[in-house]
Amino acid sequence: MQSDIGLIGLAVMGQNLALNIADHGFPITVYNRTTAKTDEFVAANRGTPGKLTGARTMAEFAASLRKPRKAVILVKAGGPTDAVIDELAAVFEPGDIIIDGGNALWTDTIRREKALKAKGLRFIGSGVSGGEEGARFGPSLMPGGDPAAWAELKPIWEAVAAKVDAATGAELTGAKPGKPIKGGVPCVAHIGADGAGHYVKMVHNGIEYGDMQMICEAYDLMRGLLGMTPDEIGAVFEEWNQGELNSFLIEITAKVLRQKDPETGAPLVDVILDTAGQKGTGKWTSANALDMGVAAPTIAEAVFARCLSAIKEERVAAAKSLRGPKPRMTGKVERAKVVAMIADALYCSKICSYAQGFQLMREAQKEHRWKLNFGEIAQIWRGGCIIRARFLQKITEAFDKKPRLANLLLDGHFKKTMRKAQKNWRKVIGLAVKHGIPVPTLGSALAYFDSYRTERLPQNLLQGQRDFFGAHTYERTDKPRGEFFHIDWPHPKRPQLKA
Ligand code: NBP
Repeated sequence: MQSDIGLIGLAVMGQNLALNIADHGFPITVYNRTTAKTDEFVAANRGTPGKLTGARTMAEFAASLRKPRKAVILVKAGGPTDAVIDELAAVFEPGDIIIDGGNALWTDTIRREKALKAKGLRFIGSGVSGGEEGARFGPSLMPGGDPAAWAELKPIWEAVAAKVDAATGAELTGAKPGKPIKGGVPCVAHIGADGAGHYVKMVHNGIEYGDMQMICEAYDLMRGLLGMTPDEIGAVFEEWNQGELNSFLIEITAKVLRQKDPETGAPLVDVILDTAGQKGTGKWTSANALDMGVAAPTIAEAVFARCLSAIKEERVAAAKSLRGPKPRMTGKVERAKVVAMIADALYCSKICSYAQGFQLMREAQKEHRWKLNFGEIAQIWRGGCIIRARFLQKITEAFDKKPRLANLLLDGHFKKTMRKAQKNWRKVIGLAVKHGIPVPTLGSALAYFDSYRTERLPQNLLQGQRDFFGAHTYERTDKPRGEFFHIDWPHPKRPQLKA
């Protein structure tokens, strides 16, 4: 019997996605560069509802697939993906479909789609989010590429994706090996042409960087201002997870804060070194924002925060010589009140960070002529992925009501939230500044909000400066846009050089 689909790359993601596909009854062939891994994997997973077959060569792999063939690649982005595509292209036939489920840079996906099209092969770049657990029991999937190829992949991708409740948008959970979720709305949609899926996955990751850093700042404020223990802060996050801040990241933050170090019994967070790593998708999002001239400061600050965390030795030395105020609040402090203020600051900042992500996608779709459905994108992020959160439903509703909404901040629900919560947000930023606690993302989100709602920014002065030193010209408030002016500024006389 031939398989419905093949999968290449049997590391964490590949193994779990292959089992998810087989659990849904689709016969699947797997291939890995190191054959021993293929053999072990197939031997350890006999009896799945869809038959699992191992292939030892690419030719064997291709021969085992039903035509038009479909193969998912789950290997490292960049060179390894190109190498596997080349191997596949050598054994596939025109009309066959290659699906890259790795974290590819979207411009690579555009390039690959074009090159494969010239060979008659069809290519789909599909974002896959949710890590190991998501791949196994339901990831959020963001495929982009040829619509006819998508139609071929759709039944499998819809079956394996995470599912949410049609009415509430809440994720359906409880899948077990051999017992996948039945019913619900799948967290997958065709995002657009060529690199659209990988672009949206990149923005998802940028937003994830922002979310994680904002949560860290909220934790740091509770620690610094209020002297709360990790256990106490964990309890706050548990409570927040019951309300509008409900999300996967808030839920796991509570668990991380409650975890004790198996060796010392101390809170594990106190033992973990404060230097963060990164794989690059946050950097890609920020670099793309700069390239397109779209403001995404909160996402960029989250990347810079990791960069600053990484220079640990330098910070340790600087801490000895650069003095600032004491972090702890003094006098009569109402802890519950300050904690509630921090929750408001976190929620408002989160809204601004997502607003920036959606602004990015809006601009990118113009550049690449994609037609992105923002309500649907928020919907497919409701389940399976790392940024899954209750408030995404509000984003879906906002874009469903007004698909061309200029900025999330202008939606009725979010406007109301900002009106209600911004007083506390400002107080928190004030406290952070007064007590010297760094809040790069919470603070930059507030600056974004204030800049966005300001009719006249100080860039009139900036344009004057530019015209002064470089004759860059300026537009006038009393003349139509697009008319440019320049005056002869009174430049200071330069001393004449003697001949
Ligand atoms: P890796 O990115 O670590 O890829 C390693 C796998 O690729 C190994 O099984 C390796 O085989 C295989 N491989 C093959 Br086949 N050909 C290769 C080649 N020419 N060069 C290098 N390796 C080759 O696996 P992963 O962590 O499962 O991630 C897969 C993709 O999914 C990545 O693009 C990743 O960014 C993305 N992703 C990961 C996560 C996550 O949570 N980990 C989440 C979302 C997306 P071998 O056994 O012979 O070394």
